[in-house]
Amino acid sequence: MADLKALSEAVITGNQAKALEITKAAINEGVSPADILNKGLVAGMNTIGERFKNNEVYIPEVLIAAYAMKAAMAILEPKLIAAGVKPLAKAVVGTVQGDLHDIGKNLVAMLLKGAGFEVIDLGVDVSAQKFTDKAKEVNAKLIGMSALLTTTMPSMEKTVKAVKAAGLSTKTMIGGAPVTQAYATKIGADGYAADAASAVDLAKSLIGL
Ligand code: B1M
Repeated sequence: MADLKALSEAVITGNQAKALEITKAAINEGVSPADILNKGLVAGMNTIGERFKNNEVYIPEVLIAAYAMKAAMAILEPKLIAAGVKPLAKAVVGTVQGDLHDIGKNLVAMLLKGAGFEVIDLGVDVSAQKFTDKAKEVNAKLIGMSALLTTTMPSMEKTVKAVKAAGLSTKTMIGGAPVTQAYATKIGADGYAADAASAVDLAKSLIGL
């Protein structure tokens, strides 16, 4: 019988080969794709996210865990779709216009995926218009913006305003080294998170989970 606890451990330790092997075995044994996802892969990513938040592990460990999850997801995803398993919600993420820093944004995207969100990553240098158009197109519940430069923070305000002007109910959350809760409040963003793990907690609470 495929061991979902061992699958979650394989994600936590970033053991791609093991994560793939157990996922394949679980699929072949007829374990439900939702259980493989939630009790194995997501459970592992949640643990690594918590450890990251508590400074028990660092960026490299989060990245190798995310790669292990990604490898397993490649074979699990078609089964999830066939089984009609829905993501928690769609989240559009990106680094704001003028800004090319993407390491933190990628971490946030990975942990959101790990937590069960469908993430549409627009990359870097994303304009307010692009965030808004994509959120509208995919009916996203959430827009996540990252900025590392004080000079690009105003792009966040532009995006928040554009989302409101478009009449969307999409929640906006922001983060990045120079960003603060005070800034989020000032520009009318729905939330601010200081790190990638807190971003997952915030994202869930913003969509009412
Ligand atoms: Co740049 N850079 N950089 N840089 N760079 C900084 C940010 C800087 C502080 C360095 C310094 O001067 N000490 C400084 C900004 C100063 C300021 O504005 N206050 C700076 C500068 C000035 C520049 C250039 C202008 C330099 C130049 O060309 N003259 C230029 C700008 C280019 C541009 O963007 N248009 C530039 C370029 C670059 C590189 C391309 C060389 C490279 C980026 C590579 C890449 O990202 N692919 C780079 C890097 C690596 C840095 C530093 C060294 C590291 C940034 C990083 O990745 N940190 C940085 C100095 C530093 O921070 N020590 C610096 C690790 C990452 C995990 O942290 O992104 O903060 P961070 O993400 C955290 C949280 O903030 C949070 O979660 C993450 C972890 O849990 N978070 C979110 C992030 N996004 C979130 C979103 C959320 C929630 C949480 O919700 C949606």
